[in-house]
Amino acid sequence: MKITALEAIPFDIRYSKPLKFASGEVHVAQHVLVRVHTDDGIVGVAEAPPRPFTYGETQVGIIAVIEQLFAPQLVGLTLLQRETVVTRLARTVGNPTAKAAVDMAIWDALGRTLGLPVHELLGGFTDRMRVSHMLGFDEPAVMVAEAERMRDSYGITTFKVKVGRRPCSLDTAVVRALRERFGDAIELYVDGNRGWTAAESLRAMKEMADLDLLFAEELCPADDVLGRRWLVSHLDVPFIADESVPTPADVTREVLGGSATAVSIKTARTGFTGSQRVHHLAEGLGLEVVLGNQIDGQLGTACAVSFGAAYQLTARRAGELSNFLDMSDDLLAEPLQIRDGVLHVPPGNGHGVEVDPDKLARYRVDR
Ligand code: MUC
Ligand code: MG
Repeated sequence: MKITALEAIPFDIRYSKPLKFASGEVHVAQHVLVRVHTDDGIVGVAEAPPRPFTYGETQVGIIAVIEQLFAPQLVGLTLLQRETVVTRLARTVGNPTAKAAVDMAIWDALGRTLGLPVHELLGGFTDRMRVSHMLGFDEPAVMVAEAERMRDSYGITTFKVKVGRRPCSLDTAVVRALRERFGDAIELYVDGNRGWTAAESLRAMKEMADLDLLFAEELCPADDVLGRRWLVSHLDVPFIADESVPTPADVTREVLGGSATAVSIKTARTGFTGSQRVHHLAEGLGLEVVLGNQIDGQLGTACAVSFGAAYQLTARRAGELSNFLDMSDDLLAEPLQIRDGVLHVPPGNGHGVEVDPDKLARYRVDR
């Protein structure tokens, strides 16, 4: 079970439908495939999605930090020394998706070595999750049509609507159009990616007071400390902290400071080991939890559903597991399938998925 090598392989796959939101746009998935090799000949895999506008990471930077800083510190440890791995990775600040991918590739290698699925090793609560789809910025009619397509093709009935544009009416009109089109047959919540001020956020939430929203996520920046506390104290729905909580300590700060009342768990940024810590903290504090999406590809989504299905708290709500549908292609040998609004954990050991070597050869950009 000894780690012998780490690989970080860049690959680029275009989105057939780019995602636009208040803090950026994604047209090409410029991700990094991480592979962990062991002396038993096992290879564990995971995917790091750089989000420069969210965490300051880039594809080139992720490769550099894995090859130059992480690999030399991890080679020689065993797959069972995950706490030592986390401690060594924590010597480097930031770089959440690079750390998360290394952690999840190690869990995949462990599952493959033991002949067990990771979701069972983690918690084994269930083997599936309901799916929530994220709708990026567009005109109301286009976003309603997209929601119809997601419902008709995949049975999805929970939608996270990207908001944070000015004037706020651009976004409130979309949420109203969705509610008018679908009535109470869908669940709706909004994510501002820090686009509004606290005052704009409250005005928009009041405008949408009759639209039965489940949550509001990261509507204004967490650095507007008093403004955000004021906003959260005036809302009557849970306020989800997402990019403001890349670590468990950040969750503690935001929640105890009154700046959040719920948390988005993203395996793309806290891996499995860190996500366990965030999950347990949220459970102890009595917080609502949503399994979030870092605009993951299918490998990242397989990791997310493995974690989300492992615990009652994460499996209770629909998880954001469908943005890979907007990509023109992917790396997996067997594509993930969403049916009747549900994604099952892929059957098999580790994450239960295999990277197709031909697809990797086609999309890798280091050769
Ligand atoms: C989300 O929930 O915010 C968009 C930006 C990011 O960092 O993650 C995505 C989705
Ligand atoms: Mg978010």
